[in-house]
Amino acid sequence: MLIARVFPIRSLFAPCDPGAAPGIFVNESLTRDTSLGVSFPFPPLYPIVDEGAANLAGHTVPALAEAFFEGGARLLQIRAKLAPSGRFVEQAQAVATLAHPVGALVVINDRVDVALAAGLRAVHVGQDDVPVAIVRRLLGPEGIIGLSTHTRAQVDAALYEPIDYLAVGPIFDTTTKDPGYDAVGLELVAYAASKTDLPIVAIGGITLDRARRVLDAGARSVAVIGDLLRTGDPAARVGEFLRALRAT
Ligand code: TZP
Ligand code: MG
Repeated sequence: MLIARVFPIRSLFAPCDPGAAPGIFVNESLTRDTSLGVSFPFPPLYPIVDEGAANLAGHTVPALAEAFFEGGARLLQIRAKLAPSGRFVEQAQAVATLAHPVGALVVINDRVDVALAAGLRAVHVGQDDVPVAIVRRLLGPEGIIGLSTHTRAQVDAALYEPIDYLAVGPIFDTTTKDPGYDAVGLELVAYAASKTDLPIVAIGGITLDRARRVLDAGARSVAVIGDLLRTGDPAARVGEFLRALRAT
């Protein structure tokens, strides 16, 4: 049974005013909340530009983001666990500038302060990060918030939070991050999808070969770091994912 949400349901990508510029962008007034509505459905691929993984593969953060956009990504997260705040803000601004012309949504991992400093209003938090209620207060009602969950109890609790999407993982074993949790498998995706109409984002060890199965289990989107770097051509890899995931 679906659990009713205790706050007004807002679509992550609610249709926006057709006259308004799509997406959310840097270097524009922080009061441009109405531009947060992006006029496309939640994309099936959610690439993560992880600074450490990107650098190891020979990419800067903006260069990798640009490749992802070139491949067709329209939703992207920047994750920079070790970056000093100033560098993280610069990267976020650079990526937001690249996102603007293609109307992509840029989400900042963990750091609501970095998002605000860069003029962005989309943040992804984990269980130990700034609490969702506080992130919501800082981003405002039009902000976009994703929350990571790793257990059924966390999924259940997340349904009462003012979030826009629910992330579940690690689905499979991954070497990109030590998530501190065992792989949860597709079962938790199915569980989450049975409980809510929020978009479910699955993460952790997802490869091109596995991605279709993950959507079939109930995820709206797959978040990927490692597999997008594996072939040396991240733009082409994004294209491969999107073709595979859009095929019926
Ligand atoms: N959260 C749970 S697993 C993970 C994160 C950030 C890493 C995902 O990376 P990959 O390379 O797609 O397995
Ligand atoms: Mg986090």
